[in-house]
Amino acid sequence: MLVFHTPLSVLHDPPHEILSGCVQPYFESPERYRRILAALVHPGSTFEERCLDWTRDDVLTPELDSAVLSVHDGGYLDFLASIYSEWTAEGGSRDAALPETFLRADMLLEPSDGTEVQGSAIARIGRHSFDLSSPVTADTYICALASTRVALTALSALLDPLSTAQGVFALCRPPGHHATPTLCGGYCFVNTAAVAAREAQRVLLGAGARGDGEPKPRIAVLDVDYHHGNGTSQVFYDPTVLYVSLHGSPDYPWYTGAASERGAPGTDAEGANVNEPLPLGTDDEAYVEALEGAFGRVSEWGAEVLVVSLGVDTFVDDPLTDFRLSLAAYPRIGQAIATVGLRTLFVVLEGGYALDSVGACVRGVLEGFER
Ligand code: SP5
Ligand code: ZN
Repeated sequence: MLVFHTPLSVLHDPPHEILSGCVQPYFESPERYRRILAALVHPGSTFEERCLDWTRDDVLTPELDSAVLSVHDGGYLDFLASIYSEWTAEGGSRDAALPETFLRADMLLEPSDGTEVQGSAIARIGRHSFDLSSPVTADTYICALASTRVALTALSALLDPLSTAQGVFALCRPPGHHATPTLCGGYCFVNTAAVAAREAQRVLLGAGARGDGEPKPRIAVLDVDYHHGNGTSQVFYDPTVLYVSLHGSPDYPWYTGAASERGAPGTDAEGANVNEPLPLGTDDEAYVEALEGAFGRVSEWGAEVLVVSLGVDTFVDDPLTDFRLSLAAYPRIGQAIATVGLRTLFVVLEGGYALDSVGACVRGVLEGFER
């Protein structure tokens, strides 16, 4: 399997976050990228490395811009691009920008979208964040864009008509599945998997002989990260992309991920969102069973491309989560995903914070998939 990555993925490196009421070292560290890369790319490995040796300037292309704008609001992207310099100019910590207050609908006396606070960096970041785990540094935006471009590069290799690959892996950080069109949170800034799914639609639409009246290509996103991908779910409350998530419940992000969230009620989108909340303590057997149970929906959907949001924070020793998956579960997960038998498959990295095992977990999924 081809493994796409860029060294620019280490650029986003804030020193800390605020978790469980305490200042803690940043769990979503550049070391995750290094450990996973080392587990996949070494002499004798069956994985083939595609190192994208971009400069910062290479990353910013008009194509990437329009792909990212298919998911995120322009105002939010402007915020990501400019907040750090506004924040430091205002006297904020040089480490990173982090909110003080959040714009909440039930706090307002008059309706507001927060635009009246444009001039104030600390107010702007509260408008565009939903937790205290997504500090914005000078390099956050370029790193998140590079991550997204890695995924799009992997996708185009996969969709290349000359390619016979059934799967490709985009090793990218920061992760993306918590990022909404206008909010960062949960270590996520740009929703990589959502952008890749939209791009897959666009490419397949161009490639096929579909007329105007014909339906858009169908894409499915399968999210196996421990957490509910609230961002992806929100982006695809939409009839053309199926979003299926298995996640620990009750747990972060707390307010989304219920089985009752099925896609905008009363529209074609109803049923386009499938949540499988699983109890804390879920083990290998229960997880694989739930995963296989979710595939029926993916097949019915008639997807042409499956985007997998691959988080391995389901591992028993993960410091942030409460499932009990052993190392042996990961090849089973990969093998199970391969049985969906879609023409194509595409995997993009989300969470996984147990540094000593994160590489083995990811390698397990990819090897299981290829088996
Ligand atoms: C991409 C991703 O996996 N983001 C996850 C962000 C989770 N942030 C909140 C973590 C709360 C950890 N609570 C510690 C409890 C340990 N049992
Ligand atoms: Zn996660």
